[in-house]
Amino acid sequence: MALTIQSAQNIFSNTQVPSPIPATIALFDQLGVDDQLAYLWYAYTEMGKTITPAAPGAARLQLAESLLNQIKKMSPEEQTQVMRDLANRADAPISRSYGFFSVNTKLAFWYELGELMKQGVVAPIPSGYQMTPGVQVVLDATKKLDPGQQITVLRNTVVNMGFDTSDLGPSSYPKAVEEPAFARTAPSISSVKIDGVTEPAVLSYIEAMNADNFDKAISLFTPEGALQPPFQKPIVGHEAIAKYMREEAQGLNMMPKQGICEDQPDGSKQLKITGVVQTPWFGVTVGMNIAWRFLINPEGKIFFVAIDMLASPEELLNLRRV
Ligand code: 45D
Repeated sequence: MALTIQSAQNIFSNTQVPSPIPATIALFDQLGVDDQLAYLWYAYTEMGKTITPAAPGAARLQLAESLLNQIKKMSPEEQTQVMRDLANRADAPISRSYGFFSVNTKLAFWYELGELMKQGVVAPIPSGYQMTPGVQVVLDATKKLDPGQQITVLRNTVVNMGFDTSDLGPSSYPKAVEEPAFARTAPSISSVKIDGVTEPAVLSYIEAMNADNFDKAISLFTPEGALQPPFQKPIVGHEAIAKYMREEAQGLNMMPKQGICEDQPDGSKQLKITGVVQTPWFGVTVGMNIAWRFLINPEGKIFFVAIDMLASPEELLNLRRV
């Protein structure tokens, strides 16, 4: 029987436990725009008491510089309007330019805005803003998340801001810019050991990703292979996966710990592996508990891999099939 992405998505589906991350994002989505901005500011400053992102490199900030310079010159009211436009995904000039940014450039843009707010150069919260009870509900939900889940919620809100440029024709695209590299903060992990797993494609995948060797990682996939990031649809084919990895998988430290491997009658294998991933934004201070679910074809190539954020650390040990 031919492997399909749809059936691959369902491997180990019984071990999937609903994540509190989308539940928190759903609460956030119900807030009005000023409440969203206020929630984000409180959540970001509250989080900043224990963990703060690393400053983005100069090359990354340069990509956001022109927008930041425009904002610096504005009145506080105009600055607030820019932030409302971003949160509303309005078709306004800055919101549109932001919409073309890569995920990490969007994060760098907000990092720098946050610094400018601390310096008093940019207005933090709409003046005269009165907090509504809804904001407190989302803040309380956020406090119950672990740090890895909290930064995922923040990242998601940042990614979703700005005008949705995906429907615009290619003629409106700005010139493609090279994605700046992340400096690795921790020594890259060279030899991979996963309790219960010896599958070469999986071990090579982790090794390649820990060295940002995306060409090597891609070569382990079948041509029609797919990668499904947390809370996203599968990304299909070498070219699309490579573009995604260059934009979003740089500098990650992947530390798989344990897994199970099940041989299928057709010669394919299904593996579930759990462990911890660190993002270069927070380095060793924040670990994200995740699972990889791999479908390896009979020729030993990766047909499908899903990356799932775990609902709780207990899920690290949830490797049973039934
Ligand atoms: O004033 O095997 C706000 C893949 C607004 C690849 C702000 C992976 C208000 C394959 C925005 C709040 C990548 C899928 C200010 C594995 C305001 C693979 C500023 C998994 C100032 C394992 C906010 C990787 C700021 C994973 C500056 C799971 C917020 C990666 C900054 C996960 C937030 C990475 C940052 C995550 C969040 C990174 C920097 C979750 C970074 C999060």
